[in-house]
Amino acid sequence: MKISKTTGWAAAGLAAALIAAPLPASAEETTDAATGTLEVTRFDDRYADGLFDTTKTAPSGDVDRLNTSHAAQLIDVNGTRHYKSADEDGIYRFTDVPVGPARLHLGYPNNPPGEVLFDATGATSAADITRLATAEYFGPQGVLDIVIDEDGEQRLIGMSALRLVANVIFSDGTPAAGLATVELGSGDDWYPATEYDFRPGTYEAFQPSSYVRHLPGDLGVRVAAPAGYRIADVTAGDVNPFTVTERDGAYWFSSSEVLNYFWNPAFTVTLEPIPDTQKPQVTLVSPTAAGPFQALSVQVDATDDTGLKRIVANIYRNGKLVKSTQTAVTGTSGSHTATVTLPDGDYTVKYNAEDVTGKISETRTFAFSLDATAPKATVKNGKHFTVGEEGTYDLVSFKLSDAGKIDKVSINGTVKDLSNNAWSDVNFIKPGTFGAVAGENTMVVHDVAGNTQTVTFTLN
Ligand SMILES: [Ca+2]
Ligand SMILES: [Ca+2]
Ligand SMILES: [Ca+2]
Ligand SMILES: [Ca+2]
Repeated sequence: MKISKTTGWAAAGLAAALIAAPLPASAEETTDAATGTLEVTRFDDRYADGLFDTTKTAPSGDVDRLNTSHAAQLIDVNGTRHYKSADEDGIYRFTDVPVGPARLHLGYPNNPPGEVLFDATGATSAADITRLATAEYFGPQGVLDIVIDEDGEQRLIGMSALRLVANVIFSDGTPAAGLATVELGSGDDWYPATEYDFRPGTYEAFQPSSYVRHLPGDLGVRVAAPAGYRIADVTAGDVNPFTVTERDGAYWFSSSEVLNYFWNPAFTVTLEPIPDTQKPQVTLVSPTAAGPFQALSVQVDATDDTGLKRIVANIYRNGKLVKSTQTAVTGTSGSHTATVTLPDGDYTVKYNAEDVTGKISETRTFAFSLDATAPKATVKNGKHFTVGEEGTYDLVSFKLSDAGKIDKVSINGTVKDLSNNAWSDVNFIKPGTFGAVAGENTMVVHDVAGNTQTVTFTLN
């Protein structure tokens, strides 16, 4: 239907061009500018279906009605302002308008506007209507751009004042306050809704100094359920219940069910907990090696299908619990970290997670050892190894030992790596070897866990 109409206009324009072309040019005709007419029908969409149809009755008993209360204005291609009241039959008629682009202005009853104006020209359903932009012109007015031609133009403009709210509740009836995403939809638009601070769980879309007024047609709601919840049910109504349908993750009713075109219908969205079916899953992020460590830095991450309650990491020695650590967590993923200091020795960490329904993950185990004791360094005796005494030497050798294994030494910052063993040594130190110098020397012995022992000596 729309396509044939568009083709019709195009054909008419083409015919006009063909007829106009052969006309001989004359001074008189070039100054006689072409004009056209514009007829505007304005209605209150009291049966809120976006169409002007007085045979349909809203639940309030009201029917669509012509609106002739406000003058209409047209700014023509030359910037001339045409100001019209409705004729006896309720139509606004602009005549002798120069052909070309023009802008129609229609006033709102209120300032700021508590209504929406829409172009319903040629519409066969509310899906065909479009919202008029609002501009300031002697107060806020709906504006519509029109190209005036010699054949005449007609427009059908409707007005609505529909509001829309969403009441979001949990299945136990408590309001779902503070939700991040509630959106209300009309026309082709979604409007982010904000919560009334005096009424938790009730959300409406606002524009500066006013509510968003919605186009008639399908009115929708979209809610992002919080973690662990899903939408159980969506109803809508005012003094009467409406039929709600789900489509594309949103819920809709037809505005034709609304009591009247200035009413404030409401969705009620009920959220319920998502049934929990899975145990949590745990991952040991740290440690990733057996150590030894000076202290244990443990990190256990967990996930769950609906929600976690806590993550636990317990430390055992010889099968006995020596330290318990845990973190209370919420949401479908979480992390537990702890730093544990215990006597030197071999340990295991056992870790798991519990979800909000009491399901416990598989318990996993990881073995590690702790070493917080500095290594030992003693001067080796025997002329072959050491010449001198009391910290002053011509030549010196050290025996090194650590239960958690010696890693390396550094002399005056020069590192000499050693194979990691409980017993080790560094022999025949004299000026020029391993970074040693004549005079004061500093040797730092490192164990695998990172503990250090510092030894100072003088070389002749
Ligand atoms: Ca209607
Ligand atoms: Ca679970
Ligand atoms: Ca050690
Ligand atoms: Ca080493």
